[in-house]
Amino acid sequence: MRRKLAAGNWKMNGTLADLAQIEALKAAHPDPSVDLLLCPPATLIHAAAGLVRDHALRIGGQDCHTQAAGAHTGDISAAQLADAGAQAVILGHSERREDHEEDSETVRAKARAAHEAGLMAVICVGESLAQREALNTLDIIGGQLSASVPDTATGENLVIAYEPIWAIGTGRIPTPDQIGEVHDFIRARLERRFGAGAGRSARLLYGGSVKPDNAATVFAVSNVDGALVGGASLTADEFSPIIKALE
Ligand code: G2H
Repeated sequence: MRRKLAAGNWKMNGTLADLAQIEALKAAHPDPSVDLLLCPPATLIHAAAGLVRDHALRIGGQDCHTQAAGAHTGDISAAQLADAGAQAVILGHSERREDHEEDSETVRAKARAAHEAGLMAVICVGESLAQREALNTLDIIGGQLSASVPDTATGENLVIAYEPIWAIGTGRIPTPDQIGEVHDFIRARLERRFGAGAGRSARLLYGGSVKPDNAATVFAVSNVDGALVGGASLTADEFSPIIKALE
């Protein structure tokens, strides 16, 4: 039985003042029955981790370098994220794949580095609208999956987030059938590669315009173990009802 996971991705939003949202989340969910992960910008990770020492909420990063240390100005390693208090990292988000030309091989190297640093890797995959309309969705997802997930993956340190690019921040969301088709496909691929253990234990999140009013519909879909939430994770007022829909 996989434990549900509600993950928040603050993207490039948030300053120290927004740490109040973490206190509000803790107060709204003193003893959560699902796993909670919040990924603020790197500048807030250490402070955020300090706030959740007495709570089940976990803190994660939004990217890491493939190397543990070295001459890479502006980059942050998985070991540094862990040192700051992170326990997970989002990798291969479509915004990074696009803004920083990250390919799946780079994502796989980052995920391996994350695993070596003891972090859970939340690896994102997703098709563009043009790819969906060309009926290439499963080919694209299959290719991203096999190239982005390293052999170091286990049921505990691997989470896959299915994020159709056309649904990110747009308010558009796939139908339950569309989400289910992709999640069932991802589950089958993971089971084929990693066997019944890790293949069945890795959690699959849906991401892309998850809001309080559509969360329950998304969570009812087969092989959806939770959500990766962007805009609606920025305030406890919006994130909390999504968490409650998962509990
Ligand atoms: C998709 C998601 C979080 P949003 O990127 O990763 O963002 O919920 O704002 O679409």
